[in-house]
Amino acid sequence: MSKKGFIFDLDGVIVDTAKYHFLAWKELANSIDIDFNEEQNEQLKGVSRVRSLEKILAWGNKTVSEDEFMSLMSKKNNDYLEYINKMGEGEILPDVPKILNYLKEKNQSIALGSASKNARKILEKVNLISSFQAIVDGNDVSKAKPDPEVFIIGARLLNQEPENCVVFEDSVAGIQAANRADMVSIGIGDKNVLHEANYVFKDFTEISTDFIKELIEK
Ligand code: B16
Ligand code: MG
Repeated sequence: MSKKGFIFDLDGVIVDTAKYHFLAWKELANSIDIDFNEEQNEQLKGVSRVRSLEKILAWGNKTVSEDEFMSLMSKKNNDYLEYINKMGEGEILPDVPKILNYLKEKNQSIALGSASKNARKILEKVNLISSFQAIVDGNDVSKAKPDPEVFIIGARLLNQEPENCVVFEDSVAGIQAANRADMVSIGIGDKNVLHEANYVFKDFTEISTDFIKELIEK
């Protein structure tokens, strides 16, 4: 059986940390008199921390000094880390271990490709760090998704050609990044939103091991 590279996004694919980002961003936005709702939080999925704060300030028509910007960023991350520190294996999204185990059983290469600078910590908390041969996160990239950099680095670390890689992603920018990298893109979420993906599934419970086998053998 051939060997392929399988690259997983983190938030929205392996765990649902969006709810913790929401709580931490809301508290921060409200502390500087900016309203923040779930719909706006959706628009921050897959977006870097810096860009997220820039967007929130723009929604609130606020400008802040560079120092204040840095202090707001660290306040948000400290709050977010309080939620992350309470995470455990129970927060892994349904059937993710089934697919990871199948890939391992079939001797496939597995990487993480996330925008989060907290990715390693989260994987440690949910006890999945050893499932990944390579981890590319927000600390390793200079260009955010939809730029393909994160996935290209992931492929290189797995010693795989990009066209031999498959990406699981929940954000539109992430699907665009995978497509630009010339990889097979698998959207996890709503097919109307992720229509640029090669395949879309609501979640991993909809993905069969037969489908994964076909991807490996393609
Ligand atoms: P951090 P992903 C992304 O994770 C989140 O979707 C996004 O909401 C967040 O702003 C970004 O990570 C940065 O996270 O503040 O922890 O560095 O979907 O790329 O795994
Ligand atoms: Mg995501």
